[in-house]
Amino acid sequence: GSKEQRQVAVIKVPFGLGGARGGAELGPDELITAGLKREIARLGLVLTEEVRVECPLVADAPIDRNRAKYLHEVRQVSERVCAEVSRVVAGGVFPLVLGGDHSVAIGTMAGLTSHYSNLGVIWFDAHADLNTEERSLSGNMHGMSLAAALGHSAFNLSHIPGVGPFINPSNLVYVGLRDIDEYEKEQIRAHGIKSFTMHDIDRMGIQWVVEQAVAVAGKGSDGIHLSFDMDCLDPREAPGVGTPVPGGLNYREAHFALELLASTNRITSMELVEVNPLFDHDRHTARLGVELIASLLGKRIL
Ligand code: 4U7
Ligand code: MN
Ligand code: MN
Ligand code: MN
Repeated sequence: GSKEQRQVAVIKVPFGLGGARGGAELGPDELITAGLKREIARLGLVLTEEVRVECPLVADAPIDRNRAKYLHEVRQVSERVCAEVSRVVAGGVFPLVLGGDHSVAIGTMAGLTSHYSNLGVIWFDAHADLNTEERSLSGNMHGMSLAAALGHSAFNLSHIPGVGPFINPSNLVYVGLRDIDEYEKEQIRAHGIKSFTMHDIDRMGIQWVVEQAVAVAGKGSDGIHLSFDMDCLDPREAPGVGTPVPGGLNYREAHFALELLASTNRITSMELVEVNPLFDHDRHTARLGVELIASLLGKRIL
């Protein structure tokens, strides 16, 4: 009923081996320290649990120079994240996943597709994260998450036990793109993936873009996942990320986007990734991340 309090489960994934440089594994603790649980309580939401997914440490892993670096570790973490997300979502609780680098999204989407048969995905990012191990210029798996979710890469959702279909490219939509590799551009065109670049945001405004994004991700889907890479923001707003790119979303654009998404009541899960305290100052980026999560969970100015 309407008096029922909304329930949120926080799933921390301190994993950084999918990233370009270490530090993203510190993200979940940084977000908690920046006051995430206090914000959740202030919003009147019930925090049902705070899970910490066990992740291999950067220091323990030998240097990997394969085409898909740390594939074994990414696979192991994906299976664990999948299990937690799918358990939480089966219990009717909103999963809030804290990365970690963006490779954690493979496990999140796997867990969600075990529950939703047609999952929509809104992907806020400077990057398209569509590379395969064959075509990646870096070998970093945080740039391959969507290739895994769409079934384009050797390691993909079908390798994770109990997982449903791949996500459908027609229900995937990007917001904030501005650094896309050639191969990724070809893939976006070939699959007709709806993409709102910074150019489109400049031209049409963030409100129109978000409305379009919800329409695309929501069409015929039974849930909409928001995957939020902090590098969608301008590095002046969010310096503490692994792969900053100039010309991103400003403070109010990012908040307004998430406020608009909250007001649709259509978002069924969220992850916030790529907070990297090693490149931050004064916990600035983590504090912004907490504020943005609060906006998505329904925080209003007045
Ligand atoms: B992130 C890159 F080459 N495309 O594949 C790559 F530019 O999760 C960057 O969006 C990937 O931060 C960025 O390494 C991954 C590069
Ligand atoms: Mn990303
Ligand atoms: Mn990115
Ligand atoms: Mn600052």
